[in-house]
Amino acid sequence: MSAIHLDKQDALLIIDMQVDFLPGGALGVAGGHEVVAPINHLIELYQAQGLPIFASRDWHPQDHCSFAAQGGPWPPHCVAGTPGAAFAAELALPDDAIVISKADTAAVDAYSAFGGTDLAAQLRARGVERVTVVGLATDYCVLNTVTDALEEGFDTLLVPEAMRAVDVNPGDGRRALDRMVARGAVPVRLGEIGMVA
Ligand code: VGL
Ligand code: ZN
Repeated sequence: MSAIHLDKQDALLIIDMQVDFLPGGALGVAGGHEVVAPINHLIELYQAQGLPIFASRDWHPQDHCSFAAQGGPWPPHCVAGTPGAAFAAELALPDDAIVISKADTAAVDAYSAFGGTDLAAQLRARGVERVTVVGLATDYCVLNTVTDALEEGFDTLLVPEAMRAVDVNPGDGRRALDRMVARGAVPVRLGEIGMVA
């Protein structure tokens, strides 16, 4: 097991840890609640080193194009301002976490936290060169965020223990992980992260 040394170019990127994506939510991801504790552990590590922590959220209007009533693939979920769109209650987001709201216009969906947001500019403004991506869901928003992060030139670490998949088709999460790694993302175990450079 090789240690990952965090340095001042690192940032944590927490994807869509929202009530509607937890079991019992409008679009509940199996095991979604299990990633809260590992993510809280990472939050502590990154915060202790003064590293920026970003949290994206799906922030849809009521008539969003991804909803079934509009011809989309999903039940209504993460409607902006509703309890289902809130961050998971147990998620220990620091007060200075940078919240990135996405897919907030009716006509456009965005699985990626980079899609239609200023995330790339915000990362660059802070001198970030490497992101650690965790959250929900592996096969949608995590996959698309990681693909964009790599295309934007950020080194990208993945913590599979701290993500879960929707798995509409069995194996989607596994395949998404394989695709991210094939594109250059580096999977690491939770216990490998945290040493100061
Ligand atoms: C997501 C489906 C629909 C996600 C968002 O956060 O992965 N999945 N909207
Ligand atoms: Zn959505």
